Amino acid sequence: MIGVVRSRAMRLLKVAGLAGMIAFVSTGCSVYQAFAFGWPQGVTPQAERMRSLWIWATIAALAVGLIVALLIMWTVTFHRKKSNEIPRQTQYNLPLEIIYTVIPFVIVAVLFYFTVTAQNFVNAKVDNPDLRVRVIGFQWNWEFQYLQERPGRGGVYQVRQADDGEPLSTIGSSSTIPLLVVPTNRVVEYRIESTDVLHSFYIPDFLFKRDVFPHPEKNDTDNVFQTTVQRQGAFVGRCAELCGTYHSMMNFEMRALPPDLFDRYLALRAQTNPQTHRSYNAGEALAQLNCGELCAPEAVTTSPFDTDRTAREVRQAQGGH
Ligand SMILES: [Cu+2]
Repeated sequence: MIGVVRSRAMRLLKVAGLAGMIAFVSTGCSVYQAFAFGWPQGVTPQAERMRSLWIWATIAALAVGLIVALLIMWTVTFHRKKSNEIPRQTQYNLPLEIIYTVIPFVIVAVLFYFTVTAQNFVNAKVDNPDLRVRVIGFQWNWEFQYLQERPGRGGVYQVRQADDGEPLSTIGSSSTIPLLVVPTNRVVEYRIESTDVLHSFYIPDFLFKRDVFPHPEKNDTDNVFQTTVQRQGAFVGRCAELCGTYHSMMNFEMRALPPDLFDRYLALRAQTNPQTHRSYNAGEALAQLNCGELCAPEAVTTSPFDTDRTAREVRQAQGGH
């Protein structure tokens, strides 16, 4: 009898294993991706830290789940009703009750510890970041200003100025995606605020977003964070807080340049473009740097949304998009 039950259990295990393997293989992920359990790879150390928290938390959850599943299978397979006799009763078993209270507590404590340390790492700030950027969200676009400390007044920042007195700022419009150009491998500080409603600063490759409040001080929100982009490239940025009609079109692009190239970019932004007789804007400065795809003068990860409905309809009718 027990032999029959055993072989049935084995068959069940084999079927379950096969089903699991088919599910795993049919997702078409690489082994590396599969072990991240759906979490993509980011481009900042903060993203990497959150990723390892996620991976280990999932492994812990799977281990606990496996133990529980095996215990259930063991019980239903080998402890079926054998006779009408009431089996030995084991309630009020104090050691057992202590064990199953302490074990979940330990699990929660361990998860809590690693979550808090990861969160502290993500929120950590250094006193002297290499670059400060003010990010202003508004319905429905973004402005990025390069800041500097006001001379003689620590902790007070002003917008850097070009040689012609214009502020070093990049503003998006319905025809231009604003480019937020930053250096790689340097600490960049973002000071985010809104001029109207709640927005959310979200760069998917950072695996991080933060709500953008109007009057952050009055709202008592921590509107400053720092990251280091470790990979050069173009990364799309989005508003992740439903903020009105054109919320979904409130996109920007982060362009991470190697430090030496970024220094040249920032220097160019302060200079006057002989063609326009105004200081170089973001696209003009990138075009001037001429470093290939990385210096594309317009966004490559997203495109502007024409808010003019008539123009849009005309283009659609002509077979465009
Ligand atoms: Cu928004």
